[in-house]
Amino acid sequence: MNFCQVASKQLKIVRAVILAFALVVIPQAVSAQDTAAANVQTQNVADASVPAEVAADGQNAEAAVGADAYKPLGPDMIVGQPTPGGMTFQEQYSPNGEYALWMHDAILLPIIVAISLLVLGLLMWVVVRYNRRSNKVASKTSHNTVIEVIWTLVPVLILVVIAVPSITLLSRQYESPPEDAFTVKVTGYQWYWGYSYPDNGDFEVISNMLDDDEAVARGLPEKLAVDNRMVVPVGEPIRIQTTGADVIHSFALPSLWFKLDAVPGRLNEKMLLIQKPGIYYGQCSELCGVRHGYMPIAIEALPRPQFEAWVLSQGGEIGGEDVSDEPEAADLQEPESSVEGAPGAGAPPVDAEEV
Ligand SMILES: [Cu+2]
Repeated sequence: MNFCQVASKQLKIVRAVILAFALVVIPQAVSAQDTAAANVQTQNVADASVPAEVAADGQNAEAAVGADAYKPLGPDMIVGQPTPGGMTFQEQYSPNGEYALWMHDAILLPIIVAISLLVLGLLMWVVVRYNRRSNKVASKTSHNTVIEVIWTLVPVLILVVIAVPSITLLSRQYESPPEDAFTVKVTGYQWYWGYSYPDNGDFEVISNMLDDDEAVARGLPEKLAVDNRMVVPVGEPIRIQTTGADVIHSFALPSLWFKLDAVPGRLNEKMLLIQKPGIYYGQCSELCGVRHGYMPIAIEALPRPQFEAWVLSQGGEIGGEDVSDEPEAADLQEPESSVEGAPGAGAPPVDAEEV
C-alpha cells in the first residue's frame, strides 16, 4: 500500500472530523459566550444590607396569625444567580442539576477536549509530514482495513459511553412528583409571572421585575430582582405546573436545572427539588414579546415553618385536607330552564303523539 494514499485518505477523515468539531463544539462555545454576556449584564450589587421590611411584599395587608414569623430573605441569601465573567453552568442545587453538571464536567468535556486535541495533532502531523515539499511522491493507497475498523469502532464506543449517563439524565428529568407533592401553578403573562398555590387556598402572587434603581437600593441584582418572589419549601419534591395566559413563555432556572414551557391551553408538569434554602434567579426563556427580557423569575426556598408563615402572610391556609384525596364531588347543577316554573324555564315539553 502506498503511504501517500493512506495520507490522502487520512486527510479526508481529518476534514470530516474537523467538520464534526465545528458543528458540535463551536455552537457550544458561542452559547457559553452568550451566557457570559448575560452574566455581565446582571452584575450583582455588593452587600448593601437591606432591612427585611423593605424587601417585604405588600400582597395582603391583613396578615394572619403567625404570618409575622415570615421575613423575606436578604441579598446575603442569594444562592443561584449568574456571575460576572462566568463561562460554564451555574452551580447546581437540585439532584438532577448535580447529575447533569457531573455529566458535563466528568464525561462530555474531557471527551470533547481529547477529540479536539487528537484532531489537532493529526492535522499538524499531516501538514508537516505530508506536504508537497517533504513528501514528493504521493501514496496511492486505496484502503486500510485496520484503520477503517478503528475509525468505525472508536466513535461508536464513545457514543455508547455518552449515551448511558445521557439517557439516565433524560429519564430522571421526566420523573413524576409523588402524588402528595406540594403544587405551585406558574402562569406566564405578557410580561410577568403569576404563582398560585392550589394546596393553600389557591391565592395567586403576581411577580413583576423591580426597576434597576429599586433593585440596587435593595442590594439585589438588576434585571433579576422582583417585587414578589415565588416562595416554596426547601428539601421536598414540588410539583410545578406551568401554563401561559397569552403566548408561550418558558419558566427557566439555570441553577436548579429546571426549564418548562408555559403554553396557553396546556398544563405542563415537572418535579422540582431544591436542596438548599435561599434565593434562585431565572428568566423567561421563550421569546414572548417586546418585554420578554424583563420578566425574571425569583424563587425563595424556605424551611417548612417559614414557608407556612409566608403562606399565612399571603392570606393562604395551611394543612387543609390531604391533597391526595379525591376532591369532594360538587352537587350536580341543573340549568334553570330544566326546573319547572322557574323564570328561565320554557314551555313544558310536549309529547310528539299529543301534537
Ligand atoms: Cu415570557
